[in-house]
Amino acid sequence: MQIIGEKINGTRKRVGQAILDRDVNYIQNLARRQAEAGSTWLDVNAGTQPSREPDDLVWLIDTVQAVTETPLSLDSANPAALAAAIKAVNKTPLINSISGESKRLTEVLPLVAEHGCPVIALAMDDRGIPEDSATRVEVIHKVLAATRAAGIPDTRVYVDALAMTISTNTQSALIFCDTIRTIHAAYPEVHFTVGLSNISFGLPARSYINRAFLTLALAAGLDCAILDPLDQELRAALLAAELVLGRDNYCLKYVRAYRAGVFNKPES
Ligand code: THG
Repeated sequence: MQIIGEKINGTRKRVGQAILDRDVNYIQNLARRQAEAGSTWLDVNAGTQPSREPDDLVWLIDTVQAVTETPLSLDSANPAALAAAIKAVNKTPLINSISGESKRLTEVLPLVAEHGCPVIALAMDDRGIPEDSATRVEVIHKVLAATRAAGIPDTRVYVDALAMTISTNTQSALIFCDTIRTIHAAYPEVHFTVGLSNISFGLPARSYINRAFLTLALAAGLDCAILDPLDQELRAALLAAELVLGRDNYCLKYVRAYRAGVFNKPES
């Protein structure tokens, strides 16, 4: 399982303020803690208006790279910001993201191909995010035809079937899981990721919903997620789900995490 640490996201109020204030300590603290919690990549999203975004994103990258060697996930839909960001990184970044939108296919996909980056492919296009699974599958077929045509191997693509909040569509998690099952059968080599916390937006006690959804999505084939790596209960749920899905040989990861004190001891 690959983890993309979600916390350095300028659409979160406190992080947005830290970006405006150039608050190095606040950002570096988030970077260090998420790296130590085992993130494969740290997501960096400036979340600011397009004219400021290239500068803000490069500042975030410089700030984060000063304290950790964990590679970055460049989270932007803005081709100018991504082009500036790719020049600023020390290690090959994950590009978050491309989609079936024509602007991203013409302006971002060439950057991905040129720099040999892994890339997240969203199940949306110029018409928006499809409501139903069949249309999302159609969009992903089109995006994967484009990545293959650009010479990007399927193993470098992380399909994101897009988890929308359950609060506006109670079928949202099921649509997500159906989509990745169908894509997985047609493209056995692609990876699957998700913005996990989206699923619970607008609802109370979000962490329970995030955990239940993560477990179902793992069973459907998820092998990567953008999540809060500092959420210990979520980490425990992830280890337990992988264990019961037969993805933890000799139960090693689970038992090691237990011994390392990752889990709270349940009351007996
Ligand atoms: N797909 C892809 N990239 C994405 C998303 C996606 N990037 C942005 C977003 N969606 C994923 N990142 C976040 C980051 C923070 C939160 C949600 C999604 C968030 N955080 C809460 C907060 O700030 O208070 C705390 C988390 C919680 O309560 O669980 O909401 O879908 N490719």
